[in-house]
Amino acid sequence: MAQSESTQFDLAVRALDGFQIEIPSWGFANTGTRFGKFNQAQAAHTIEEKFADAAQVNHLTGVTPSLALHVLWDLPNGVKDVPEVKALEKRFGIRAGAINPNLFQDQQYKFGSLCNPSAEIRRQAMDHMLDSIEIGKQLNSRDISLWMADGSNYPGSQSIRKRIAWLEEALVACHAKLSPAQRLLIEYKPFEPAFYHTDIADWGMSSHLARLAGPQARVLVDTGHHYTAQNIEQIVAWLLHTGLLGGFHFNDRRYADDDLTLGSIDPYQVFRIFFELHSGIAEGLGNDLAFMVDQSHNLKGKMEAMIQTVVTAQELWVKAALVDREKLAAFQQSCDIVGAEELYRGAFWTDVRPLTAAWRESHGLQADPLAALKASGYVESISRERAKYGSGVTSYA
Ligand code: LRH
Ligand code: MN
Repeated sequence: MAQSESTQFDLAVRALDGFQIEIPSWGFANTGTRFGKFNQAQAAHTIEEKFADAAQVNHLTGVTPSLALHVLWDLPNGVKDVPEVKALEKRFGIRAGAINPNLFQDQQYKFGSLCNPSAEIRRQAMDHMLDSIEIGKQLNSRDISLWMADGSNYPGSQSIRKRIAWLEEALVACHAKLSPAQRLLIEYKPFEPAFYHTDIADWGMSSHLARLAGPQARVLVDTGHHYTAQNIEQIVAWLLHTGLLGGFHFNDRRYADDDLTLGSIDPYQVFRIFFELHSGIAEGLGNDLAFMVDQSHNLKGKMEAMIQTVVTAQELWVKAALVDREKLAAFQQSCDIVGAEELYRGAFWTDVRPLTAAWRESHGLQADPLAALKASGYVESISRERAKYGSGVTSYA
C-alpha cells in the first residue's frame, strides 16, 4: 500500500526541518578552467560581496546559514582579517563556516606542501595550517577542511612512503593544536592537479590519516573526487560504520572533478548517498555531519546556480527520507530484490516539489526560491554595482 499523503508530508517536514547546507564563498566568484574564465557581471570580488550573496541565498532558501571560507582567497591577511569577517557575520547574519587552508597555489608548493621533500617548505605549509586553525578558533568555526593538491606527475619522481610519513607527522601536529570544539576534515581526491600519484587519493588513505591524527579528525567526501566506476554510497556506508565520516562537498560530474551543480548529471547518485545517511542517522550514526556545496559556476549564473543547488539538495534529501526503511529491511531480509528496488526507487520517482514548496511557505519563505530570485532583481542590482570591476578578473576565486 503506497505511503499516505500525510505520512509523506510528516516525513518531508521532519527531513527539511533538520536540513542545512553550507555554501562556498568561491561559488560566487569568477572561476574557470585552465582553458579560460568567463567573467560574470554579478560575480563577487570581495569577502563583503560573498557574504551579501550568501545572505541572499539564505534569505530565499532558509537553509544556508553559514559560508565556507578559503583562507588565502577570503582572509589574505590571515588572522588580521578576522575582525572584518566577524563584522560581516553580524551585518549579514551569516556565520563563517568551514575554514579551508590554501596549500596549493603558492610557488613553493610545486612539489607539495605538507608532503614536500623540503623540510623548510613543509614548515611553511605547517605555519599556514596553524594560522588556519587559529582563524577557526577566533571565528568559533568548527571545521578545518583540508584538501591538498600534493602528489607527483611521473613514476619514480617522488618517494610515496616518505611523503606518507611527513604527512602523518604534520596531521598529528595539527590535531594537537585543535581546540576541543574543532575538527579536522581530511578530503581525498584521486587525481588533478597531480596526474601520477596524489598523496591523499582515496577514502582508505584519508581514514588512516584521520585515525592516526586523533579523535577530532574525520574524512570529508567530495562527491566529485571518485572514479566514475566507484560506488560512493558504499564508501559512505563504510565511513558511517567506522565512525570516520565528517562531511561532504556536494557537486556533480560526468567525467572527473567537474564541479557541476548538484543533481545536474546524476541525481540518483545523490539520492543513494542521502539514503545511506538517513538510515545511518536513524541508527545514531553520522550526527554532526557537515553538508557543504563545493562547485565552481563557470557558465551558469552564480546566484541562480547556488539557489538551484540548494533547492535540488532539499528535494533529494526529502526523496531519500520517503523510503520506508522498515518495509525495505523486510524485502532485504527476504531477498525480494524487485520488491526492495520498487520501494527504494519509488521514493526517488516521487515528485516532492509540492512538499518542499509547502515547507517553505510554512516557514514564511517563497515557495519557489529561483522564481523569487528572478522577481527580486537581486542579480541585476549586484551586476550594476559590480560593473566597477570591469572585465578584469581579480584572482582564481
Ligand atoms: C579540490 C576541492 C577542494 C577545494 C577546492 C575549491 O578539488 O574540491 O575542496 O579546496 O576544490
Ligand atoms: Mn572539495
